[in-house]
Amino acid sequence: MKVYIDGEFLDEAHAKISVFDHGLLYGDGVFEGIRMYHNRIFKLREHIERLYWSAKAILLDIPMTQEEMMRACVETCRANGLREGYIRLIVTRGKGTLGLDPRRCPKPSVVIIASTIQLYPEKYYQEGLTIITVPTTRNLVNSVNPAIKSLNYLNNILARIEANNAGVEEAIMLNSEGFVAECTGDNIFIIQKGRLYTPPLSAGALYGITRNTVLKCATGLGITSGEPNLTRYDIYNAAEMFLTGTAAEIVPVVRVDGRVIGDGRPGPVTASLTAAFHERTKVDGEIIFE
Ligand code: PXG
Repeated sequence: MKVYIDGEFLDEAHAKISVFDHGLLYGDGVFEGIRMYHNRIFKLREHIERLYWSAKAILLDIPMTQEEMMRACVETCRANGLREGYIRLIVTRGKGTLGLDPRRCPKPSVVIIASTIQLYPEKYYQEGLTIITVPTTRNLVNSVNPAIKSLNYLNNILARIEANNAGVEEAIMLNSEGFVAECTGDNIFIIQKGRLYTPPLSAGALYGITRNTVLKCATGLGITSGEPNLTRYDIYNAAEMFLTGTAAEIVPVVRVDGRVIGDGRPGPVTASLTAAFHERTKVDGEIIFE
């Protein structure tokens, strides 16, 4: 495997970052997870735009233009002969000295890994997930804002540990007011009376690119959608529920905190949105091999 680091392609064994990089020392940096489908990097422009927004929010100046970053992603896929798979793009504060002041880091590090991805087991897509609400609340918008896709994922990892301890695959995180925010690596959707609902971004969720795509697919299918604050009551009484994320794609949920969602099976609206989503992956995104 060839890994892009600061403009060079390095063999996996030599693809290394300094232990003095503040990405490692302090989680000071931002990242993206991007998918390739059918020889295209799906929604690459949107992912790169979000990366630069995350960087701006933490006052990190990425030493490349967005166009250059998009080209570097395409080149990394080409260097690895990949038409399908997953890109992990990381921009750290860079190498510095001990001490958390980011001014000690003169140059950000840019790393692009293009590889394959392990899907959730197929069973979850067929049968739906069982999940729980966990005690760890989502970050406050005035601490590490959940809109920032930062390298500091401990808030979500704590929630994931709580899910693991309960023997389930995902966790619903509420915000400090008790409204539904998101899962640890996915946005949340419910369907009730034929309408699609997802929490507003202000509830404390990542501006999910799959979330956006699903909202657009809903419009295309004539399904009305809304972004009201949601409570656990709304979740428990939903007819259908699913999660969205680049890694997970669209995964149905059939049980939450012991309550069966709808009839306990993935529903028809989820199925039609999933089909529409997979159609988009054939036509959206930058072509890898001309
Ligand atoms: N919320 C959070 C906290 C995320 O990290 C999403 C929602 C979904 O956003 P997108 O834009 O992907 O639809 C994410 C994204 C991984 C992995 O390796 C996680 C994500 C994406 C890709 C890979 O666990 N989470």
